[in-house]
Amino acid sequence: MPQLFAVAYHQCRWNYRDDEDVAQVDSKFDEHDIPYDVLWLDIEHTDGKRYFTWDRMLFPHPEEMQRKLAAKGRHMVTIVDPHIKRDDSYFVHREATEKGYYVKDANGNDYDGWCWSGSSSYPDMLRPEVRSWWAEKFSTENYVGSTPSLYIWNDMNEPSVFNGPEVTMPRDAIHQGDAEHRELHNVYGYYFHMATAEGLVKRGDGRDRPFVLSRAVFAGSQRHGAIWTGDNSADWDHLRVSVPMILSLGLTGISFSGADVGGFFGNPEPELLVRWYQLGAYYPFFRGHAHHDTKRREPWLFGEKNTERMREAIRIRYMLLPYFYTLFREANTTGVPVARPLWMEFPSEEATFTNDEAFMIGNSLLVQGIYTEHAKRASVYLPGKESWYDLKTGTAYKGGKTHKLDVNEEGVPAFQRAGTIIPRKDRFRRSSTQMVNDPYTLVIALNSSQAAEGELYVDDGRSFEFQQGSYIHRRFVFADGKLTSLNLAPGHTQFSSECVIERIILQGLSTGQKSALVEPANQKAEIERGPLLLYSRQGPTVLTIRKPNVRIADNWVIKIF
Ligand code: NBV
Repeated sequence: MPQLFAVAYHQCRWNYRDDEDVAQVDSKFDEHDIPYDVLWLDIEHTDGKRYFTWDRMLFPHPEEMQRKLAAKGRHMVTIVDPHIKRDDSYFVHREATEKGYYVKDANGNDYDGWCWSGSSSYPDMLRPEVRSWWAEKFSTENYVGSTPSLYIWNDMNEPSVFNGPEVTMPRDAIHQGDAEHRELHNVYGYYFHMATAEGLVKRGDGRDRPFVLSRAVFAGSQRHGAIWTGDNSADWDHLRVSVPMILSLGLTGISFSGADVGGFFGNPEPELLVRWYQLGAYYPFFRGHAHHDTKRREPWLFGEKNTERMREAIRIRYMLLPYFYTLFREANTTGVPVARPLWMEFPSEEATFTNDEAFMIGNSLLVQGIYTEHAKRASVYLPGKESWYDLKTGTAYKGGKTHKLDVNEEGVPAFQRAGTIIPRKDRFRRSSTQMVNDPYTLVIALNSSQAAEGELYVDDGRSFEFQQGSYIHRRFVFADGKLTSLNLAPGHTQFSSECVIERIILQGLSTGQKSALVEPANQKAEIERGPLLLYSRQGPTVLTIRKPNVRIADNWVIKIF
């Protein structure tokens, strides 16, 4: 189960140069009213690619830098790769050598390969003892310059060796128990990820959940953190292929995944970058990233119109955070992925079997990427017998057919399935952390029986206390003109929240109700009719219940009549 911040937007690049650059990028997000949660530092932040160190010329005060971000509820991620520089003055190398923790070559010497840090050796992550030693490196005492708001990125953990056969370790390199690398190559990265995540769990008071992004994966990697799809390119085909890649990962149990938004290699045209943000906002892991040799591409660098489009895409993600977090909980308990192929939700519809350009987020939201330049129209297949509601306009479309839709650069098509309820938070803040106490909006999309259902899962967003039952889990059911909030976690009272629902939007209501009554308080709530008005001026009329102000933690019923 990820922390809430990790489900929000991440800003990365190889590299943010120095602490001034970090401060600049951070303040530009605020200046342009774009929320973000995490700023990332790639390999250049280190002292000569010695992980757990800082280039003190560029980053003289790393703790202060992290504290400034943390003051806005933001986090930092630094990269820690497995190749350890063979330098006697480097503490990690000294210790690993003395303790005999490195993988050996076929002659029994510490294996020496070439990577970012030059001549390097690789801790034998197969050994539990080595993993514990590695984990200790992440304590704030050992990782000098780190603070509790710092999290980790594991790259090159296949492991990559520039001068090795197939750019990895020789097959006859020796691990624990005389096992050869050929037998366990595929799990090296998995154990490295595991040890890093354990390090983050162990540090401090052990309260917070870890966040570690890894490039190498194996079955079970979802227990240790997020993964991304590696070095893609800034071209339309790589945008398109990101979807089947993420869906496949989800089906193997790895829900928390994403592709580099914008494309890692090359410079995306502004239109491609915008489209990537519009799609990436629905990736379970949402991070902008770029290669060293690319031009800067933070969302405000391509003119006001494009800034607005990227801002909107990121804001939609923030708005949907309660829904995403609820889905992460579902993945956590059942393994069902956050991003799903259409056929998972509509297994009896053949038309969905080969469609990997559209996908579902949970069971309620369908997203169609736009994968070509200057697109004016898109064919979108909407499955099932029920209708779908355009996320922004509320326009209803029939299910079970392909719609030829007009598209513009303002967004990619996204629809809420009739019969579902999506919890949102619509007030924009700088980061997800600052939204914690904000009120909710429930968006109800009624089906042909004038009914709908949805869920909301909330916990402290950080700690492991949810494992002891410290959470709120509700099911909202709308039927017979009544919205009921049911407790899916009876007896779990340790986690409390004062959060209320400030707005309930009903789409597809066929009758002309005029009043809303909240029970058990027996209080009337205001009702309004008008268009949806989510980044859109027009659309069919929806009914909005304003300020019902019921708490998410309570049982209640709202009747409309
Ligand atoms: O650490 C540098 C890069 C990183 O930015 C990228 O995301 C990784 O996939 N890293 C690969 C090594 C160099 C790739 C050319």
